[in-house]
Amino acid sequence: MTSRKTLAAVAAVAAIAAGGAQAQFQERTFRVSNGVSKEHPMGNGLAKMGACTLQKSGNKMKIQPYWDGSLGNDLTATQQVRTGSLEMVLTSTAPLTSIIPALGVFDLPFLFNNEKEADQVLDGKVGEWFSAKLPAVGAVNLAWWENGFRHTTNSKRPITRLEDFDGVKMRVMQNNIFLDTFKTLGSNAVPMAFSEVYSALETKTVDGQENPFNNIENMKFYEVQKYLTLTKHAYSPTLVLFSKKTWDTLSPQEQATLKECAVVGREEQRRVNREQADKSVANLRSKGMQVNEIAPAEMQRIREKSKVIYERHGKAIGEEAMNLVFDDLKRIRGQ
Ligand code: TK8
Repeated sequence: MTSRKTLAAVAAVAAIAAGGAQAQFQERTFRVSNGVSKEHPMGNGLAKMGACTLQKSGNKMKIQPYWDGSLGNDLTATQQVRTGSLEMVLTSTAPLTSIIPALGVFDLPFLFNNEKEADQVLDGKVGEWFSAKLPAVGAVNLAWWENGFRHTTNSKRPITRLEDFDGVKMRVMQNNIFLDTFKTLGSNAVPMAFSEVYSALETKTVDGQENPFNNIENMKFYEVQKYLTLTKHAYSPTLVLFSKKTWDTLSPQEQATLKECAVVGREEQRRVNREQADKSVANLRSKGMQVNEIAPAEMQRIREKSKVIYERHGKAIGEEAMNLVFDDLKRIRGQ
């Protein structure tokens, strides 16, 4: 026969558990800064992530995207995340190498051959090793999303060989490795925040820029760029950074929900990013861009020319980061 006291204790525990589950989620809205506009596949990812957090939190945890760099560019929005004045930012890794030099490994030219390699490195132990560096600078990386493989556009000429880079004033991200890479290829590289690129191209302040297809389309660069060359010269990951100051105020269940839903968002964002990218060449051609590939032998010359970047920046990136990524790639490639 169960004593009244025991029954009362069981009832109390059950009530706490039920109440606890609800109390685990506070009514909150997390703002997330994006440099691109809402039609970009980042929007698809955030829609999925937000639906997931609402469903898991009983409609208490909301994700509120802000677009077109309205809350700042990659670096300035990341600084706000670090101070806790902004909850989240989707940012490329490249502009953050001044904060975490090891991230520079992802800017090395021709590092990844395809998305499969990138996913395996980023979603595995190596990606975790890089993510583990973020809390020390005031951020938590919830997941690795995708900016994508980068191609080159300009308004002067089709780039069909190494020498065609000569003298092209090329906007690059605020990142020493991209700056050095495009200088080494012969262009006059100019670092610039993403939000300034369209007007710089329109006013011919710069002749060209390089970005994944979806960004070229999303930012309508085709309106101010005649030539698109499929260089596929680098793969840019995207960090889903959450402010550690805010993170530390969350319950374990709120934290777990954000991480789980960031992964749900990641699958959708990568899927749409790749689906869109597959259609981009035809779309950009239809918008009037002249698209060209570079002949394999000529591409080899460009790859050879850019190899020096690995030697020149290996020290700044750090031996451990370089070896972790290269060893993982050897494993993935069965080398
Ligand atoms: C968008 C940027 C963009 C990047 C660049 O916030 O700056 O060219 O490719 O995606 O992160």
